[in-house]
Amino acid sequence: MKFQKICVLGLGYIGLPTASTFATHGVQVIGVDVNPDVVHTLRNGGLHIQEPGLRTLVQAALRSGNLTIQSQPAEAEAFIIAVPTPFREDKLADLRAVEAASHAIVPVLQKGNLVVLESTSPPLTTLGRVAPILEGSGWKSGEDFYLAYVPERVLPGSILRELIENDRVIGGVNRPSAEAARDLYSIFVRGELLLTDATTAEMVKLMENTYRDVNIAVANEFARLAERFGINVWEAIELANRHPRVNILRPGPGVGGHCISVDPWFLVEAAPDLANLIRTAREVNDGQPYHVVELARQAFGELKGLRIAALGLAYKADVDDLRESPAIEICHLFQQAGAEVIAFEPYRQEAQVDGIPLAKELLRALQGADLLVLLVAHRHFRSLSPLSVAQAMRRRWALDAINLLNRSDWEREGFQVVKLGEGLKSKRGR
Ligand code: SAJ
Repeated sequence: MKFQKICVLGLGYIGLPTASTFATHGVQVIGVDVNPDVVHTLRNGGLHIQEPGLRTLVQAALRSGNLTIQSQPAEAEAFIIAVPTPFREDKLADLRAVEAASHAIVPVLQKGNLVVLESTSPPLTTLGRVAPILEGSGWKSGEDFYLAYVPERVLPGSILRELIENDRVIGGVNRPSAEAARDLYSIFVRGELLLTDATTAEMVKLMENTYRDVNIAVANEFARLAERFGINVWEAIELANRHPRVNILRPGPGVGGHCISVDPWFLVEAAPDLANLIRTAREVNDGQPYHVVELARQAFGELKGLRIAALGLAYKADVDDLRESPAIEICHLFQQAGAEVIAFEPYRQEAQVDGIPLAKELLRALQGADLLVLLVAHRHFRSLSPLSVAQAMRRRWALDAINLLNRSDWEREGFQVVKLGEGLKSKRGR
């Protein structure tokens, strides 16, 4: 199949790069978002999210005349749904945005069109939730129009490169649907296009992120064990990873973002009686912020009244995304314990985030602080000078949840350094 005009619903971290990449590959793209602020910002040459290279790409797409931004879908040969699938308080998937996008396509759906769902979704969403809505048009999926599930797999921070280079799993509701979707993605994907059925593709996506979550959970549990036994988990992991078939991930303050901290719950929801390991891994990773605060309490005593400089609020290094960020949760826990928290997030300029005051400059956050807490390994923090930090702070206490500080350099400046994954008895450093 040939595609000259497509419509992308949802212009977030996945939809916007995808729409822009199609546009710069010569396809006419209607980018749709239901948020009027997003539409307004993009139409006026702005960007509502940060991702390396995205501004240049979007500008090129708009300049080419191939990308237009609007709030409603219009007739096209293919529709890509890339809207958020968050989970609710009770950890059940919230599919309202997927359903709303599907409903919005119905009035413009024509015979022979292709509809692709990219949003991460519980197993059977394409067949059980999306197809029935689209079939409200009177057309039958797989017969009158093609329908496929094609999960996004790009890593925030490297989205533009991975969008083109990664292999893609293409799950059709039937073979002709998978083939139609393959033809669409072959416009710019250089990785392999792997054809399967829609439910397998949904499961593959959830397995990828669950696999990573479980592996991070075991790393976090190793960190807690190392603290108990008075050894250095970072050294132990490095040594264990010299085994040819072992690759332990990094412990940290918890697992955040909109993907790995959410997606495994979709499997727990779908089969609560079977997904025990998956649920436990989620609970270990969700417990990590409490563990970090407990480490501070054990090392520095009463937290009430302390002034804490928290470095980093994003969910991981070198992204601006704050969704499900463990760093934010840790700041809230410190606040609940009666500490005064001032955060510095180099990728955010707001005055405050979720009730956490943000300093505009690093030094402002450090001034008069008792305790420095390192939460995100942003490149800005990699060359912190212990001397200048010491001069700004009131007390020389540091808690490093990401193994960024060189213990001996900081101790030389009089800091008491506590690291996640290092027993208080362990003095061997990095
Ligand atoms: N993290 C650790 N230790 C590690 C690695 C990560 O604590 O060793 C933490 C990070 O700090 C962060 C969280 O885990 O809080 C998730 O970060 P990530 O870089 O592992 O993953 P995401 O959420 O940014 O992107 C993932 C990717 N999935 C996999 O690598 C299997 C990406 O390819 C997916 O496209 C994305 O989820 C998604 O959208 O589903």
